Amino acid sequence: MDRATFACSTAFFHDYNSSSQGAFCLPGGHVDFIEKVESFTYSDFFRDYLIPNHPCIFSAKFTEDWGSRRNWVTWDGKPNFDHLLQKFGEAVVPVANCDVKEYNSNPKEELPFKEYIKYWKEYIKNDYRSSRGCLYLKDWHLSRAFPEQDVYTTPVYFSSDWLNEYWDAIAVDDYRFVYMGPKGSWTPFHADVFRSYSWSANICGRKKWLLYPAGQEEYLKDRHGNLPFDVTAPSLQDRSVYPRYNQSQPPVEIVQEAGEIVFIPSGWHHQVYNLLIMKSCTGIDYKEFYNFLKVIAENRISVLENGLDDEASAKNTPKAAISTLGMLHAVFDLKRTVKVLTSLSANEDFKKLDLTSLSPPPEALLHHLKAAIDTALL
Ligand SMILES: O=C(O)CCC(=O)C(=O)O
Ligand SMILES: [Fe+2]
Repeated sequence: MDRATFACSTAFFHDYNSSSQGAFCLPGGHVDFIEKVESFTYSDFFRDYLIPNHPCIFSAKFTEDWGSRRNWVTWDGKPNFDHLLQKFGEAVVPVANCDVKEYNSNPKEELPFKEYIKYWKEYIKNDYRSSRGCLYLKDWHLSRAFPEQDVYTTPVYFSSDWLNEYWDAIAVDDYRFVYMGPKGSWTPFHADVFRSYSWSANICGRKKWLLYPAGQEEYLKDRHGNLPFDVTAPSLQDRSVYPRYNQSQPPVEIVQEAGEIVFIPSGWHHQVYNLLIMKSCTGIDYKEFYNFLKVIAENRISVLENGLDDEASAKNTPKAAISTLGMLHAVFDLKRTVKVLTSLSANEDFKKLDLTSLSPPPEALLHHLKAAIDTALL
C-alpha cells in the first residue's frame, strides 16, 4: 500500500465515524452535518439552526460518552437485550401497534418491558412477522422512571428547553422519551407537542426521517383540513381528496445512523421509520472475537518487528501475504484493530468476562499495538 492510499483510507475511517458514512440527506433539501464537537459552540447552533428554524444532524462524536451508547448496544451493533432486561425488565412500558390506525395514531397498550423484549426477539426470529402485528415501544419516560441510570446527558445546544423546564418545575410531566422497536416500526406524520422543537439521538440501528418545513403542512391537508396519517400514502395523489398536494415540496429525507442526533425545528412535521440494522450476526462470542483480533494484530506486529523468517517467506503463509501487501497496509490494519479493540474493551458484557483468561490481557495487547504503530511510523 502506498502513502497516498494509506492517507486516504485512514481519512476514510476517520470520516466513517462521522460524516461520509454518517447521516446523509437525499434530494429535497440540504441538512447540515455537524461533525466536530470542539469547534461547534452554543452560539453557532443558536445563530445557524435554532433561530432560523433549520434542521441539522450532529455526528456520533456528540454522544460518544453516553451510558446508553456504551451499554445498550452489543459490539456488533445490536440492541443489548440482556443488559436492558437486567436494568429495566420489571418496568411497565407503553407499546403502540404500528399496523393499526385508530383516528390519527396507533392504538397503545401497556406491557411489562420483559414481555415486550420477548415479543421483539420472537418477531426477529419469525422473519419480522407476528400475529400481534408490529409493536413499537414509544413515549417511554425512562429517565423519569430510572433517574439513577446513566443513559444520556443533554447536549448544551438543547439546554434552553422551556417545556421541560416548566414541567419539571411543577413536577407533573416531561417530554423526554425513549423509543425502541424492530425494523419496520414507525411513527405516523405529526409535528411535536405545542410546535416545540425537538432533538432525537439514535442509539442503535438506523432511522429514516421525512421532514416537511413548517408551513408545508398546509399543502398536505385533505379537503376537510385534516393531515394525513401516512404522508407517503398513494391517496395523497388523489386531487379530489388532497387538493393542494401538488403544490407541496418533497420532504427532506434523512437517514440517521447510530450515535447521531437529529434536530427537528419548531413546527416541522415529520414521519419516522426504524430501518434494518445493517450488521450481520457473526456467530462468535466475545472471547473468540478477542482472540480473532489478537491473531490478526500479532501477525502484523510480528512482520513489522521481525520481518519474515526464512520458513515463513518460503511458504504461502498469512505472514508472507502481510509482507507482500507492505508495511503501510500492516499499520493500517493495526489502526483498525486498535479502534475495534478499544470499543470492545468498553463494552459492559465484555468486561464481565474473566479478563485474566485472556492472554495477553486487552490492556497489554492495546499497549503493544499502539507501540508497534508508533515505531512503524517513526
Ligand atoms: O423515533 C420515532 O419513532 C419518533 C420520534 C419523534 O417523532 C420525535 O423525536 O419527535
Ligand atoms: Fe416527533
